[in-house]
Amino acid sequence: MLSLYHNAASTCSQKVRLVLAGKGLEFESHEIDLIAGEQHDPDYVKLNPNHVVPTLVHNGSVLIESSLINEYLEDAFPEAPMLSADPVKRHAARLWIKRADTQVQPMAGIVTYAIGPRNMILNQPEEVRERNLAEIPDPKRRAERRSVIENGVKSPEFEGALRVFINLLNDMESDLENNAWLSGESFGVADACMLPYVLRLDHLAMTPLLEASVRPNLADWYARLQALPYYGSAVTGWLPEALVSFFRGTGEAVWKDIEPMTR
Ligand SMILES: N[C@@H](CCC(=O)N[C@@H](CS)C(=O)NCC(=O)O)C(=O)O
Repeated sequence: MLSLYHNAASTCSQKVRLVLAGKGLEFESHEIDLIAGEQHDPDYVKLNPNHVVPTLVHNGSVLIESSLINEYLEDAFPEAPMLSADPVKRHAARLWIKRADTQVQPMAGIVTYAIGPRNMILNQPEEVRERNLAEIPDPKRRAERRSVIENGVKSPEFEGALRVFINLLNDMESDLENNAWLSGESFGVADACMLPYVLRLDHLAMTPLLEASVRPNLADWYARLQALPYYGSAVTGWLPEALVSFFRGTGEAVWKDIEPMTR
């Protein structure tokens, strides 16, 4: 029995849902509203002391950290492998995952909140906004969150965070010149890990960065991933159309400020 505590739009939740779907595993869904602050609910914090999603519960064992959850799924459900059998390709896939964990994910919140969610959060009553900020356990993350909510793409953290994403796109473009998938011969854990960051840029109206005329290998990978039979059930099916158009609208509104930073 698998229970997933997750959020429709969260990158880390999407990567776990993609691996669950790739392995054909069903789960009981518990959606956590991150804007409302449900990640800080004391009952949820007992499961995930870092106040973040996702959390997987499998037969009573509580599993946190999205990449480690995916590794656990690979160990516990090896029947439909999502890592190559070739040790060199396994290493290459793990390098992408390490990069996501150490470099990209920490910047994803900055890029995202500076454009989309800040507009929702600024409309919250001040006491709700301040309470949710105060609950973020890591002081650095708390200060960054406040800065991007208050200053949007003009916050000092934004351009550096966006650069981490641009470098990622460039390196994926080079790698995909010689490899069909980041995980080896077929779609696997490294692809599931990186898809949410590419999708996030797309949703935030940075779509010109993903076009075939600019990054053909990346565009082809993205199209093949979106054509997977379970892409809808793992990713888009969870996302309300209103949320996607809200993200796109907020991204379009700041594209003129962002575009010069992408060169
Ligand atoms: N290293 C963690 C990062 C999890 C994480 O940052 N999750 C985000 C959503 S993608 C979250 O829950 N954010 C809530 C918040 O920052 O308040 C993992 O991979 O699971």
